[in-house]
Parts: sequence; C-alpha cells; structure tokens
Amino acid sequence: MRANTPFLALALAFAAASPSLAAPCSNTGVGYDDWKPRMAGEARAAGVGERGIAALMGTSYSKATISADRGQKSYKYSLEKFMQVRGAETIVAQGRKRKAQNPGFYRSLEQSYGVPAGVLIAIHGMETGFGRDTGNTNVISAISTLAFDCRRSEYFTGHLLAALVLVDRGVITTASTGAKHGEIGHTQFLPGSVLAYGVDGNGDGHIDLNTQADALASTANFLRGKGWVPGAGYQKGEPNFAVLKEWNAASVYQQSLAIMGSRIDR
Ligand SMILES: [Ca+2]
Repeated sequence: MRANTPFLALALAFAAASPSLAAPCSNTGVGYDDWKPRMAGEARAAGVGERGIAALMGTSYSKATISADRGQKSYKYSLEKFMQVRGAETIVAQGRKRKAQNPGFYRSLEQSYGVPAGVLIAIHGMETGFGRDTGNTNVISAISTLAFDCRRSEYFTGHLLAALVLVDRGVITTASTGAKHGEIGHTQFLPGSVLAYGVDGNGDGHIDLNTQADALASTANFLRGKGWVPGAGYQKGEPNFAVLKEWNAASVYQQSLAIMGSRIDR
C-alpha cells in the first residue's frame, strides 16, 4: 500500500505551524539527533502526548529504510510479467482455499463494508503473502527516518504524527515492526491509514493490524472510505476500479488486483 492520506486533523495542525520553525530535513543521516527534539516540538504542538514524544526521541536513523527507499523501482513490467513475478497464480489458488475455509468471515466483511472477498484476499496475498511476511523494521524509526529525509519529508511527517498518536493510544508501540517504509500488518497500512481507517475486526477491544481480522476489516473500511460502491463492479472501466487506484498508484498493481479478485470470487 502506498497511496495513503495522512490523518487530516494532524496534517492541518502541522500545516498551520509556521514553516520557519519546521525541523530541517536532510539527505543523509547527519543531524538526525539534532532534528529529533525540533520534530518533537512540532509533534507536541500538533497534539501528540508524552508517550508519543518519548517514542520519537527513542528512534534511531534507519539506514535499511533509506537504502530500500533509494532502491525502489517503478513498476516497469507488463501486466502479464508483473502478475507472474508477484505469484498471481498462487495467490488466486490459495485465496480460493482461504475463502472456502472461512466463508462467514468474508461474508460479514462484505455485509459491513460492501467490499467482496476476492478484492480483500487479493490485497492480503499481494501485500504480505497472507500475513507471512509483514516485515521486521522498527515502525517508528522507519517513519521518523523518512520524515527526516528530504525526498518525501512532508508526506512522511504526516504519517509520523499519526504514528506517534497511535503510540499514545496504545495501537502500536516502540517495539512494533513492519516493512521498510513503516507499513504495518497483514495489508501494510501506513500509520496515517491506521489512524483514519483502522478498526477492531475481531471485537477484542484493540486495533491490531497484525491480526488477520483487524487488518482485513480495516482494509475494507479503507476502500469503503475511499468511495467503494457496494454491489458495483471493480474491473477496469467499472466504478470501483477507481478505488483500487487509492490503494496503489501503479496501474499494473491495480489491474492485477482486479483480475485476481474476480478469479477468487468466481
Ligand atoms: Ca482486534
């Protein structure tokens, strides 16, 4: 998942802060420890509490995150090649089994959010191989590093503020791990999306995107929030295809989801 919107209220609070006071970004790790207290001041002004501030101050610059960020390749494959490389056949085969093994779970998600099983299962398979690979990078340090880094500082500052609020609320901790860019859980939500769309799918009183039920309910909630029309199609040219673009900006990715989803749902 890449195309997330940072939590609105925090983004607005951040935008309202004077730009001249903004902590300066950097293209290297140099100055990270001087940046942290300045960023903490901004976070405090945006409403982040003491637990969140302490989490920020405890971060360290993540070289693994920056190296992954610099190495990101755009999706240059053809659709066919992309699907082959990402193991679409396996995702569809395993996805059908998962749906057949747990039909009530997927039916209840569709009843609550209007999003059919195939789409959610295709996303689950594409993002983490159905939860098998959720990543082992420290979430707060990854996000904080990307907020410090100049390339997409503003975008990730919104996600950092969201991450710190999630720490305040106990949704994530300083020990939480995720993918290299701080994506969290079974369907790889960035913190702003966890804050905006995270829901407690299994009803245990906690939002934990490392559990399948919470992650898939949150994913369905995200898609619904982005304009999913219950009962309408999601293939290219149909109303809900536009919502798949909110999930991932790459055209081959969107088309793959649509194709895999329909094969799983067939
Ligand atoms: Ca839960």
